[in-house]
Amino acid sequence: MLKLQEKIINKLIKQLWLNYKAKVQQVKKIENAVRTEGDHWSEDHMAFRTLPGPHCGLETLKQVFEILGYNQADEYHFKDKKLMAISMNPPNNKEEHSTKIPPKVFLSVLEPESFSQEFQKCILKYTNDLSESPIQKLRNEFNSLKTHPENIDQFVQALTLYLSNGPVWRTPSFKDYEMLRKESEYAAWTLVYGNTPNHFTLSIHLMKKFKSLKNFNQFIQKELGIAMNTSGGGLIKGSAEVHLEQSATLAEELLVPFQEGFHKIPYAFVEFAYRHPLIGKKKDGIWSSYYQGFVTDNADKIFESTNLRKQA
Ligand code: OOG
Ligand code: NI
Repeated sequence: MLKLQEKIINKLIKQLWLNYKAKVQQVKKIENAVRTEGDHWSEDHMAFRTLPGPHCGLETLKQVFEILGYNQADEYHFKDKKLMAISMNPPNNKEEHSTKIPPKVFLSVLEPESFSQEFQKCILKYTNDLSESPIQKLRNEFNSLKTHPENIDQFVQALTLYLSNGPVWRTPSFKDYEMLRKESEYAAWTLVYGNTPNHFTLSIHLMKKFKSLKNFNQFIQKELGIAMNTSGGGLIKGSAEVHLEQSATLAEELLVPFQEGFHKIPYAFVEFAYRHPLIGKKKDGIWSSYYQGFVTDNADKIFESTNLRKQA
């Protein structure tokens, strides 16, 4: 069972990664540059966002990953942005080297209760459209793989479509996008892009050449000329004291279809994480030696990588 789940996870992550790389130019640029430097490329986590609803909310996304053996690790609350998130860990043996363990997932959802009536109605207009959850079918398909393992690629394809094909609700109207954005950048982004990784995160603490996150950020800005997230006043969110330092690029725009036609909207970015060893542990690369949680104050600023940029 664990073997089957691990196989599916590895294939799924690869497909999600390829789709993300095909759509976001800076991903190729960063990956090529790191590989040219001869350094380790290892993904720490990927993140998804959703709107609440009986067939599309956090619970639905969580259950998809539970089928694959992922387990919820923690819960985080963002009062000002009015959203919450959970992190999930893969089923693998955590005493292995981090590069052998698939990325964690960070799933978040909007909590619309304290937004305006107009805003809440708009969210419901989209999420109430869905009449069925994908979970039962995915679970049945997964169970049938035990007797029909030859169907694994078909199952991975279904998962890949569900997790990278954008919103599960109908094509949004641009008017609704603009209305939601007045109250929440997160809601507006999620209405447009829905189910798709909004970032993958590269593990900087596992690299050989780049000794610190500051060092890596300089490489991204100066060598590659890629713009970075400065929310909170600096590039680095967090510190060694909280065992996690993070930075991120600014999301690249994509031309996306609305009911009224196409518009350019920020899509996805790349995050960089430097995890520090837990007290009493060494920097030995073993997954369990490092702090593997998230930090609410850091995450709060990382969310802003997809904000619509003010025109200069
Ligand atoms: C998630 C932002 C938080 C982290 O690593 O703390 C995050 C998002 O933008 O959806 O990724
Ligand atoms: Ni992240």
